[in-house]
Amino acid sequence: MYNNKIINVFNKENVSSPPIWFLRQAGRHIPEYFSIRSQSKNFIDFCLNTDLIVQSTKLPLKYYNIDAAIVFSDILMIPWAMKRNVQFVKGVGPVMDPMIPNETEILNDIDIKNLLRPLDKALKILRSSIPNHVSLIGFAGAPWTLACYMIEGQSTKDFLLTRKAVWSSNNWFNKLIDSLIDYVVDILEMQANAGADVLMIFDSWAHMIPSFFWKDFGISPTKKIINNLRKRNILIPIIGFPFKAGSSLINYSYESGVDCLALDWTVDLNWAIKNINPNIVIQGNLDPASLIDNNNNLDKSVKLILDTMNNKRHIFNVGHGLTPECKIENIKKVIEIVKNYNN
Ligand code: 1CP
Repeated sequence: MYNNKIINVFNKENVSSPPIWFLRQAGRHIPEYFSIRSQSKNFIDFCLNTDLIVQSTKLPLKYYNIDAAIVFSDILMIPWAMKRNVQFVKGVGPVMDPMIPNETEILNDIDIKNLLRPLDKALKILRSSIPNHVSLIGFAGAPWTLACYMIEGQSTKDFLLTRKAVWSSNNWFNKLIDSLIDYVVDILEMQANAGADVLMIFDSWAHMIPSFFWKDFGISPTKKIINNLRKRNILIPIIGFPFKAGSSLINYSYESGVDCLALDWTVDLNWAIKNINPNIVIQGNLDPASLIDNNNNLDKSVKLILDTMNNKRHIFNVGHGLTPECKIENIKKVIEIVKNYNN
């Protein structure tokens, strides 16, 4: 493992200013991204092309003085490997064959590491070619969020089919979650062994989990994933991102086993300091929408985050992915403010 600013924060070492990186930093807000993407015939092929993964992961490092690179891939590569016919349709987003209740035979015997070998290769190349002071982040989707896409077949407003499946007494939903836990563990283990310094688990639809089932589907799958990784001797830090989980963030922070909690942009950091497990690192949580237009409050809002988190273990980030409209100059300004803090 490399010694860098993010790792220093996890190791409780002093850092002058917090490390900084951005969710979705490799994507569509950088014009060059489109020329890289155009070299493959579709998004899945892009995510299976080692050379293009390496290029797009490194792209933000050309523009920004940031402390991490997140490997270019997608959480939906697991449903793709599970043969759900995943496609990224322009103007619609990801679509796939919706799962039919009780259809569980498709879940078995998938050699996910083999199917995602280009990702493994890319991480190995990346770790030996990006600077030592930059952390390499591997990731996966949380089982709940993957199940949401697999059951609905696409993104929907309120994930009613998934919530119906949870309330039904059939156990196929549990079987699906259990298979997803296994595949997420495999894929995270692969990324750690290939050179990732940190792992992140995205639970983008955590706010759809009925509170009655929060422990079962919001906490327990992540806890099992982390326990299994630790058993396989994967000891690197793990960031959890239960998006917009509100009051449920509290027990997630104590019980899931994550080393860092990533916060969405709605969370008041003073609330977080009072309520979140003080033994874990906080990541976040600037609103990515603040990076779109000219913004007279940008300086103030970044400094407020820095002042609030001063002397706490903190990784500066946005509270959800950068959107295509985010401006490179605004992102550069944020990095400058963060890097100059306390100097
Ligand atoms: O910096 C990076 O871009 C890193 C690579 C990365 C990551 C971490 C991509 C590339 N996707 C993800 C994670 C991801 N994918 C999440 C979790 C984070 C989040 O909540 O945003 C989710 C929910 C997805 C699913 C997905 N893939 C969506 C969202 C659809 C929805 O339901 O709203 C979309 C649009 C994609 C495609 C995709 N993945 C990544 C990129 C750059 C893109 C855009 C593709 C393009 O048009 O070029």
